[in-house]
Amino acid sequence: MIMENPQELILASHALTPELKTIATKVFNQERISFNEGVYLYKHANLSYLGALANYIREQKNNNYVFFNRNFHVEPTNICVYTCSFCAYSRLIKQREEGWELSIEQMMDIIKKYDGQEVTEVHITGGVIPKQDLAFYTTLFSEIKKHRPELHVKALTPVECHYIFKKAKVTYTEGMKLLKESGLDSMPGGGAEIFDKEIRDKIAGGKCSAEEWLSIHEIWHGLGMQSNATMLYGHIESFENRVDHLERLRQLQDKTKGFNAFIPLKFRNGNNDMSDVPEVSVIEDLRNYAISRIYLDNFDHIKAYWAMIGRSTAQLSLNFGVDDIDGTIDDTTKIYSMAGAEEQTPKLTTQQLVDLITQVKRTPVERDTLYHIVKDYSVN
Ligand code: V47
Ligand code: SF4
Repeated sequence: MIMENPQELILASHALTPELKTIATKVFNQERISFNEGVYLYKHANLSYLGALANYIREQKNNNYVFFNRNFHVEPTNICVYTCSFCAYSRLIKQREEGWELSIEQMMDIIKKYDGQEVTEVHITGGVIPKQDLAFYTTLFSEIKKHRPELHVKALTPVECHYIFKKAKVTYTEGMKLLKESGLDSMPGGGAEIFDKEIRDKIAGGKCSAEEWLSIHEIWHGLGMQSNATMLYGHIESFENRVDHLERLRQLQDKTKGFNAFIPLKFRNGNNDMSDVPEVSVIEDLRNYAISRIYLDNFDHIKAYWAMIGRSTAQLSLNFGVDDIDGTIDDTTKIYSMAGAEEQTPKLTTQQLVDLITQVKRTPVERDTLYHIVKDYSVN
């Protein structure tokens, strides 16, 4: 028997259970998989099957393109009123001498260091402290826009927004409007952790709830704006918790279409209160990227954040549904290096990013934050 195409080849595999055949058929027919099917994939699907399906979807959505951008981070502080047990980075207010707390002037000095360089995005997020309130951020964003109007400001997660809006006694809608007017262009995906209440309370107790996280993104999207979403995985959550997280994101995306990219974040266990929890294997990372790609049929992009996962796994992930590996970063974030990630000084030139992508036979594309093409490397 001669098989005409890879889809037939996958469906003809003797190793497939009827459930896996049904899921593959759905994917090839562009149909959505259910919650139970998502859990089934986590429990029973092997890596090559998942890779084949996720790669098929990636190709349908993004051809041969792999995206990256020229970005840098500013982390206003690592002092934090919260005590998430996975966080290696934050210090309590009473330990403030061990941390940093930047003024607006100090942050503008960092931004000015990039004058004349072709960066397109500054990513601003960090700890949560009373001093860095709503007025602090609206002043910062308007200063940045005054200095460099075309620099895209991607900043503040719902964790920070919830805190600063409550303190300023404004509603989420009023607060988001003020941030938009002052120059905020989009929101990063952080603070999502895992939406399940029981697990969230255990690892990130006290900060905004899943409902609040989703509501702030929904309001932001309602203002015509875009954002990203993340999931912190590979700690004490179950597969059901992961699919529940994906399901809630998929439902919101159906409503608003405001998410650009989904970024799975692997739990790193260095120097935190969960160091006794082992990290999952690279195989599990790849399976998780692939299942995310399969489940989130209404997300255009799945990102492997190379600073967290390491550049080799980021390259591997490109065969498991991923089409974006984030940016140059320029050694400006400490969140992952402090939690023991391989990349202790995360910094890549655009040429290095292009090389990582061409080594796996994909086409590098520099994008801006909202996925407009800045440079397509297949075109001379
Ligand atoms: O919310 C903190 C995670 C997030 C650890 O939107 C950890 O483009 C693993 O969201 N192990 C912040 N994860 C970073 C983030 C992000 C990063 C890159 C790009 C974008 C984007 C967003 O980092 C936190 C938390 O989930 N985190 N500590 C840790 N030990
Ligand atoms: Fe604070 Fe964010 Fe760390 Fe939680 S993850 S302790 S909110 S800096």
